Amino acid sequence: MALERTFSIIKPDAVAKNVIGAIYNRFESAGLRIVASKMLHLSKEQAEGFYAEHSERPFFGALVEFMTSGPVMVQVLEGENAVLKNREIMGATNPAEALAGTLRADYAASIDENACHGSDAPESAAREIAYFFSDEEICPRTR
Ligand code: RTP
Ligand code: MG
Repeated sequence: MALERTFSIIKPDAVAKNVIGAIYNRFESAGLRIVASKMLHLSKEQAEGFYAEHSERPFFGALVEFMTSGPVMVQVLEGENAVLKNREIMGATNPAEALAGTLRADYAASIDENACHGSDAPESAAREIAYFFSDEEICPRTR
């Protein structure tokens, strides 16, 4: 299978828990490569734009407030089947339903503060990567 890219966020709760490295280790151990990465403190406008598809949902205000409550790490992950693989590493949206050993089972406190984001399809991955990274900021493997 060809290499695929996905977009990932380590959300403010997980950054506050000081588990950026632990989460990066999960990605790398699963064969995903970090090809772009940066720390950001999202503005309200950035968070609203990123989650625009949820703008009519009842949890939208709380989601934007949470996502702007502290710094996040945003990254591009590359590997075989990266979109699905990252979703498996993360576990279910609600940590109460997440399988043991997934990021959300281990690091998330609730469905509202659930440690990480991962694109849900290759199309959303492309859109989300472009939302946060220019082409020059992505450094694919050369050796
Ligand atoms: P994400 O986009 O953050 O990776 O999460 P996801 O695909 O697993 O879930 P999604 O349906 O896209 O929802 C985005 C985020 O909104 C919050 N949410 N809260 N209270 C609720 O019922 C509810 N549902 C979703 C979660 O923080 C979720 O990650
Ligand atoms: Mg989603």
